[in-house]
Amino acid sequence: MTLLACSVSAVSMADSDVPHVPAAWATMDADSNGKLSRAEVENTLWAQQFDAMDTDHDGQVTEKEYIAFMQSRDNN
Ligand SMILES: [Ca+2]
Ligand SMILES: [Ca+2]
Repeated sequence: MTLLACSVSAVSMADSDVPHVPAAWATMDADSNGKLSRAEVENTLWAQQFDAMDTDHDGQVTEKEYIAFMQSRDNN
C-alpha cells in the first residue's frame, strides 16, 4: 500500500493537475486493453486494493476507476 501511494505521488508531481495512471499500469496491463483485471494485478500490491478500486464490480479496473480511487484516498 505504501509503495502504491509513493508511485502515485511521483506521477502526480510529474503531471501537475491531470491525474493519470502510473507507468506501472501499462506493465501490468498484459492484454493492453487499458484496464486491469484481477488476474493482471494478482501478483502485485494492487491485488489487495482491487475490490476497492473496482467500484462497478465488473472485474476490471479502468483508469477512471483508479483515478477516482486515488482521489478519494487523497481527500481523506
Ligand atoms: Ca488488461
Ligand atoms: Ca470496474
